[in-house]
Amino acid sequence: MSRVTLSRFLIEQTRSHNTPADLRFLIEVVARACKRISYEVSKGALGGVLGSMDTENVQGEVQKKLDVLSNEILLEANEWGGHLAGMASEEMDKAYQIPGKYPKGAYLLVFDPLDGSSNIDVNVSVGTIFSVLRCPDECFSQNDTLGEEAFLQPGTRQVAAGYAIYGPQTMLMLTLGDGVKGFTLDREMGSFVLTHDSIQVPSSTAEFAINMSNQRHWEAPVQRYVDELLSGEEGPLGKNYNMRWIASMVADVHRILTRGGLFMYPRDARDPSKPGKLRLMYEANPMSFIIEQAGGAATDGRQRILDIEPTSLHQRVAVFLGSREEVERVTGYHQA
Ligand code: P6P
Repeated sequence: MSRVTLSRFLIEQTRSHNTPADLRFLIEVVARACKRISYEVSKGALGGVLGSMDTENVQGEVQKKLDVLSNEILLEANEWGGHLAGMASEEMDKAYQIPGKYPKGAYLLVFDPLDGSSNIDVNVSVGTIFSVLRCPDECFSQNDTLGEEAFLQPGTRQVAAGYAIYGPQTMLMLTLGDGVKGFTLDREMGSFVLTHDSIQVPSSTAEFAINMSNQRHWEAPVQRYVDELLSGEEGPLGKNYNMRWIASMVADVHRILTRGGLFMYPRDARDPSKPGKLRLMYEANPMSFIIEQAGGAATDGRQRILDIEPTSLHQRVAVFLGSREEVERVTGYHQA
């Protein structure tokens, strides 16, 4: 069977779904940037890119050298193409303005350039998460600075989302709103090749992912639900569950896309000002779009994540996503 590369898939998608050429170009550029990030990550200690900068990002987190490098790779790859009105990143406080010497386009690109970076120095899978929005006409028509408000759109407005996972294989998982496709990087050809044509998250599961060390800080519905998971077949759920926690959202979500499961990062009492750890615009929204397109579900415990109206670029949100049956169960406990 002839191999379908990402480029061929996007061309065929254009014919069958009228995917705009600029969106096709955008995805190709992001994929190329992810190949470069994969290469830099794979060098490890040999590349002199492990360890931390002596800087913090807007989240107050110490920046890893690869966080900064990955951010720069995505900015440089995308700024000249004429397909973007602007960019936003976990690593930058403000929206990134397309330099005046380059034309602007209709799309906004929002990303976490290197998710899971706390795992970089211990050689555990990390990844890049990206979300694509249209730039609202009123913002796009202005030639002056693109304000943060242009990005503050609910996740239902995403036109594309995806992630690259830098693990034993480098893979790109992509949705354009018509299901989820998986591409594996053929390093000899230098191309992403379609290897997973229509991904579906199993509706039921016996595997959950959560950082148990935060248990004492959770709200009552989450305490109740996790207690039931841990009580196994003698408990009300009537089956034994397994647990995983990689602490790279990309890796945990990829496992769930591949074999099912439930990913949870609840809000907790450690910092009541933060309704969770994960960021809405460039972690929860793109991952929720992907999971829903694969038949799963994603809520913040109380509402569908994709329906949340953002109020700030770096706002945080609680996340429950994956196999539909378990997402609905734990969300139901929040209504009780
Ligand atoms: P904790 C990585 O820093 C991240 O943003 C997600 O990728 C991951 O799921 C989560 O934080 C891990 O958080 O508190 O377990 O280290």
